[in-house]
Amino acid sequence: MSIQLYAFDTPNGRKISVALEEMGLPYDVHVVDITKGEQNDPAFLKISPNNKIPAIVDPDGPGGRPISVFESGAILIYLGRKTGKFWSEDPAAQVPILEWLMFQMGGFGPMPGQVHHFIGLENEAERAYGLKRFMAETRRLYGVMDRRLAEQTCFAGAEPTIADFAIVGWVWRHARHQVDLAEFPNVRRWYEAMMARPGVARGFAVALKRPA
Ligand SMILES: N[C@@H](CCC(=O)N[C@@H](CS)C(=O)NCC(=O)O)C(=O)O
Repeated sequence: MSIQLYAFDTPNGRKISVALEEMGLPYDVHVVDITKGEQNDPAFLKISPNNKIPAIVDPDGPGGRPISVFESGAILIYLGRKTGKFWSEDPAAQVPILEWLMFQMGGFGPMPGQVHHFIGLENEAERAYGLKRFMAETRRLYGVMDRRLAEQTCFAGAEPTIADFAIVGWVWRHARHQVDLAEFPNVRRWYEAMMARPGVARGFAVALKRPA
């Protein structure tokens, strides 16, 4: 049976549609429209108690029993371990995968997310303060990524892993957080290579919102 994906058209939602497509796992999409408060529906809270997308239900979980997973990092690790793809059972190889996945979860997501929030404020003083703080931090994180990608083709080595799927979901929104990839040429090279992958392209094309 197919995995059930609960998501919306956001960076955190796209990480999982990209991973599912790249791993070749069949899945059904359930749109959770966070602009309409659907993340607070009691039925959704049963699988995602922090009222955020994405979440999955795998009817064929460990031991053949259904399992639900929330938090995109946990979902990516779950899918990587389930399929053995874009993941490694070698503890040494797991380290960079987990380092760059946690880098995204703890920083390169929360920080550009704050930029997206402050850009929308009308109060000029609040807007200016938030943008100064969070744009600087977002740009610093792009610098960290650019230096990493000067040494490695992908974040955890030569080939893409779940860490790359996590990060590409946020670089996809670089225009929204007002970062010009020309300033970060290694990130741009990696981003263009990721977006040229058919699985990644399908992951970004799948409908994660209802037609207007
Ligand atoms: N750490 C969470 C963050 C998820 C998250 O922030 N989701 C946003 C959309 S990108 C959301 O559902 N927001 C709705 C809300 O906070 O009510 C993850 O990576 O899964």
